[in-house]
Parts: sequence; structure tokens; C-alpha cells
Amino acid sequence: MKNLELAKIFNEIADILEIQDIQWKPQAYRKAASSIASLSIDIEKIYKKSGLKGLDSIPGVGKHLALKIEEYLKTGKIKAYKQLKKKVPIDLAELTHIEFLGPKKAKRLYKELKIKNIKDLEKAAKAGKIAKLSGFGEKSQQDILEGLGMYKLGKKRALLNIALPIAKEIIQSLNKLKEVKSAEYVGSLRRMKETVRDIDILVISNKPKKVIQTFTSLDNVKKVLAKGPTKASVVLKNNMHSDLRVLKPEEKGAGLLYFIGSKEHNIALRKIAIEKGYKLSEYGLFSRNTGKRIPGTSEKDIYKALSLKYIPPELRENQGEIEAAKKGKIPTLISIKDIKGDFHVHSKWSDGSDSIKDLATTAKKLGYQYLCISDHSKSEKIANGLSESNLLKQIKLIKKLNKNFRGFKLLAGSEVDILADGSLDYPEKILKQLDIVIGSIHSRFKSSKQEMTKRICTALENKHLNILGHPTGRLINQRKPYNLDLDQVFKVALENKKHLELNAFPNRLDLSDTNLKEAIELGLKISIGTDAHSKDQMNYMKFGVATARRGWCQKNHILNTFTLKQLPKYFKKL
Ligand code: DGT
Ligand code: CA
Ligand code: ZN
Repeated sequence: MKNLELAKIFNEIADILEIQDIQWKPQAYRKAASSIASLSIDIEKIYKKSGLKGLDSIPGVGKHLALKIEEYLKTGKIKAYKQLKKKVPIDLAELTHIEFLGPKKAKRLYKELKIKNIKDLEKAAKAGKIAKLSGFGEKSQQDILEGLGMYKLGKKRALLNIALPIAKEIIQSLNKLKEVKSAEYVGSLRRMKETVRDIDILVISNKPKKVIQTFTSLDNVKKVLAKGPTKASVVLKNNMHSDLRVLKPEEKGAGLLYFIGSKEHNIALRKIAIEKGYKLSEYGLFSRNTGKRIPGTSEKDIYKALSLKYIPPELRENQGEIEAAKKGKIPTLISIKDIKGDFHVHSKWSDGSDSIKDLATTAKKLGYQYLCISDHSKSEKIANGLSESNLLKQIKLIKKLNKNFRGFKLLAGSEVDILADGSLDYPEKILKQLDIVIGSIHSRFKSSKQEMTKRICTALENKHLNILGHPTGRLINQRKPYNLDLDQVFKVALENKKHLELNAFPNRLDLSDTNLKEAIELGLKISIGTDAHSKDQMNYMKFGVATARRGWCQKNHILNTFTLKQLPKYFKKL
């Protein structure tokens, strides 16, 4: 489907036209882009069926733009776009990845300092040129330098939702080979760390040559970096690296342990092995006296031989899991099967793309008992936050839809802005009518620690708030957490019987694994919310669950594992 590609190109054309101070045309391109992006049918199909006329009938697309679409569908190119890019060679998409740098600012930097890309930007910022521009100043320059640092990190480490589907595709291709006994992704991805440097794959096979050959010639491989008898390393089309290792069947358990890592966990295991008179390597567990392999080839067997309880990959960070395993005290971690609902989704009413009905259908398909609709509140103008009267209408609709469900309930919620003074973005008479109120910070991220802590704690003391949304506000690889006394926030949340969100959106994962561990140790309860803006994104739940597992969470720590009947204990208005 070429819809999104086309929308992207039209938006870029609009950007370039704007830089040239051309009037009206940019808006036309943007309007067309947004309507093409929201089409539910393939634009190619429209064209095949009804030609230019069909394209013309798409809202916002006139004759002129229909011709451009036709050109793209026929040739894969748009000449006018190419010419524009040549004339104004700014990489706006790349530049606006930098936090604090919107398209407007990027365009001014191009006009006044000829900044075309990240490299130019860094040079100018380091030379102090940005600070001197009117409307920028020392602070903006500092923000840009900070954003550049985060951006570089992101180039090195990919988010889970990018890496995981690629890894699954690779192992699927390898598992098809008859020579392969098993293919699994290992490394930080298997531990479901929030970001991963590369995709590590371990294959068990007696015919490594064939496996290496297949791996290095996969469709997704852009470049082969190394190719040996049992190892290979490649660059994938999205520039991520992937390493493959092939081991023999009897080496499987030790191989998995070694390559799943973490390195720190492995080092600790090897120490225990030595104390017990063994030697542990990626090839197996051996007696140091005789050099003989200790029987048993699974990971469980090896943990058992070391007198440890089995440790799930998500805990293998040498953060207390080995001590716990020695005492037989590895918790039974929450699993995706335990999840009975989602507390945070956006519908078409604010900035989501699906109707409440469609979201409910998806929730039921996922086997959920409840789904909390939590659109943005009125001050969130850019996210199309709901006015008071619209929210009341939405609550009415939810009540009506609920009449038709059996064993499933929509909860009327809202992701309400926590305003600068800590108050909530709707008056009491509105808040009272909601089943669940999530309070979130969406403005003034750069306040002092004291101010931000006070603002959040004030909100936690508000009797209408139930859940603190994305509590630290970090965006992975993009924005640091707010300046915040998290211990104080946890304390006030506990005193006021409030819950904390684990936002499962893959660039948030907020609270983080380590924050979660602290929170549950204090006795706080966690609500996992996908923050989905479309029904597909409701599948981000798996990243939330993985992060909860990394935070040592059990079923009883997570509110979404409770049945609809059990929820009123934690949400008084239900
Ligand atoms: P990453 O790639 O930075 O996201 O993190 P990992 O954990 O995937 O690290 P990576 O790719 O360097 O190595 C994959 C696994 O291989 C790692 O988790 C443990 C194992 N490993 C790699 N190097 C060493 C090492 O020097 N010693 C030990 N014991 N294990 C290692
Ligand atoms: Ca890795
Ligand atoms: Zn939010």
C-alpha cells in the first residue's frame, strides 16, 4: 500500500514550499496528505478502478495533485518533488527528530544558517551560532545540543517495537530449514531490554554451513560483515546489525545462557560454577577434574546443577536475581495471559484514529474484560482534547454501547492534563462522572525539580485522580525524564491510595523497569496502559508486560490482571 509513502512525500513538498515562502500551496499538499493517510483503502486500487477521476474524488485532492499521484503510482517518482529537493536540500525529517526542534525552527535555521542536516546543526550549535539567533538564545542552543546527544544514542540502540518484528522474521526464515533444530533470538532483545544495540540469533544445528549461507543471503541483509564456519555478522536494511551463532544440540542450554546474557549475569554464574568444581562456557557445563560434560542440556538443567532456581531472561541483569535463585525465591512473573484489560487508549474523539466501537471490538478479540477510553482533555489543543460537552457526550455513548456487551465493559476515562499549578484540566462536576481519571503532564517539562514534584504531588492529592500517567515523562532516545523527586511522588501516591502507570508505548516504557521494582516494593499498584492511538497499537501491551517482568512484577502488582469484578476495590467509582 503506497498511501503512507505518498502522504509523506506530500508533507515534505509542503515543508519545502513553506521554506520558500510560497503561500496556499503548502496547505493544499498537507490537506491531501492527511486525507490520503487516513484512507482505509489502497490508493493504487482506487486508481486502477477509476483512474484520475477516482483520485480526484479523494477529499483534498484536486486535478493537479491527482496527476502527481498518478505519476508516482506509474513511475515510483514525482519529478517536481525531486527538483524541489535539489533546490532546497534540507533534511527536515531528520532535523525534526531532535527534541525541541520543530519544523518552524528548523526552517529558520536553514534560512539563516544554511543548516541542512544533523551534521550542520551540531557544527553550528557547538560554534555557538544558534544562541546568537533572535528567538533562539543560549537555552535553545543547550536544548538542541542535549537533543543531539539523545539522537545519537537512538542511532546506536533501537526500540523494541523496531527490533522485535525483524528478529521474529529472521528466526522464522531460519526455522524453515530442515537443517535447523531451533532458531531463537537472544541477547538484550530476549531479555526485552527497552532498547537493543543489535539482533543476536542462536541456531542449533549440525549443519552450520547451510545455516550461515541462508542467514547471510536473507532478503533483509544489506551487507555481510563477517562469515565464518559457525558465525556470521550482517548489516540489515534498516542499518541494524545482526549476529548469528550456530551451536550443536548438546550445547543448546549453555549456548542460550551465554548469548541471552547479560554479561554480568553470566560472569556471576561462572563464578558459582567454579566454586562447585565446574567450568561453564557457551559450549556447556563441564567437570574441572575430568573435563567431562555434566549431563542435561537445557538452561533449567544448568541452573539446577548450580543449585539455582530457573531465572527468566528478563531478570538476568545481576540485580539480585542470583541471590534470589539461591534461596529458591524467584517470583512468578506476570505474563501476557494474565492481562484482562487496557487502561489507556485514545479514540478518534481526540487524536486516535479508530472509533470507540472498533477499539472495543479489538479489546474483546484480545480476550479483555474491560477497556478504558482515555482521550485527551480540553487544554490539549494539538491533540484535539475533548471539550466538556464532548466528554459528556462520549460518556453517554460509552454507557449506551455497554448495554450491548456481555462480559465486557468500556470504562469512561480521560487522560486529564495536570496543569501548571497541579490542578486537573476539568472541573469537579465533570471529573465526578468519569470511571477512571489518568492525570498526565504534557506541558512545561523543564520546570525545576521542586516545582515539578510539587505539581505532581498536588495532582496525586486530588481525590478525583486515579492513575498518574507516564510518571517520569521520558521519551526513550529523545527526551530525559522530568526533573523529579520520584521517591516523594511514590510516597504521596501511596498515602493517597493512587496508582502509577506503566505506559507501554515502546518509546515511553514509563515507569521503567528499575522504577517499577522500587514502586512495587513500596506496595504501589501498577496500571499498564498501551496509550494506543489506533487499535493495532493495543498490541503494545506485550512491551508493557515485558517491562513489568523486568521490574520483577507479579500478577498481584498489576491492576490489569484483576477481573472486572475485582476492580472496584482499586477504583472506587466502578
Ligand atoms: P546490547 O547488544 O548492548 O543491547 O546487549 P547484549 O546483552 O545483547 O550484548 P551483546 O550483543 O554484546 O552480547 C550478547 C550476549 O552475549 C550478551 O548478553 C552476553 C554474551 N556475551 C557477549 N560478550 C560477552 C563476554 O565478554 N562475556 C560474557 N560472559 N558474555 C558475553
Ligand atoms: Ca545484543
Ligand atoms: Zn499522555
